[in-house]
Amino acid sequence: MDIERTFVMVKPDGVQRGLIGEIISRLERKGLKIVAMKMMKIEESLAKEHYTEHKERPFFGDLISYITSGPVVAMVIEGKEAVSVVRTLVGQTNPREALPGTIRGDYGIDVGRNVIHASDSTQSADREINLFFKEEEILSYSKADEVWIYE
Ligand code: DAT
Ligand code: MG
Repeated sequence: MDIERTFVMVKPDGVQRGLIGEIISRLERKGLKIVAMKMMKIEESLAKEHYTEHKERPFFGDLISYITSGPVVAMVIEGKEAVSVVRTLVGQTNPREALPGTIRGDYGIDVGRNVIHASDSTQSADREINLFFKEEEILSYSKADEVWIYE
């Protein structure tokens, strides 16, 4: 089975708007497994490293201020093809273009307040998981419902 790990983060607007539980519920109900989770305030250096691919973009400064503006909830999510499965649940980057039923489609309006981050490839997932979590913070366990989720 093609089990992957992906990095997911409820951004500061998601935390402030009381959407942590809603977002975690959607991931759980899909059948994904949470294997690491913490609430934290991101340091500027970590924010810049996390978003390094965007460092030349005009919105980079605003993006760094936003992501460091308050607590976030960082997670590692595991499941079959978890990277693309989670990106589908999250929806398009611009919440106005994101379909209803997706997290951004249901909860966001502006691209600079799009509620949630999720890795876009298995390579980004590895990189981002390593930036935010130590190996010992990521748990390996079996979940009772797995036999009902996977055939
Ligand atoms: P995603 O978060 O869907 O992976 P991305 O990696 O292209 O999107 O960009 C990272 C974040 O940067 C995104 O969640 C919101 C912000 N962003 C992207 N494009 C933007 C734009 N054109 N104007 C303002 N902010 C933008
Ligand atoms: Mg991205």
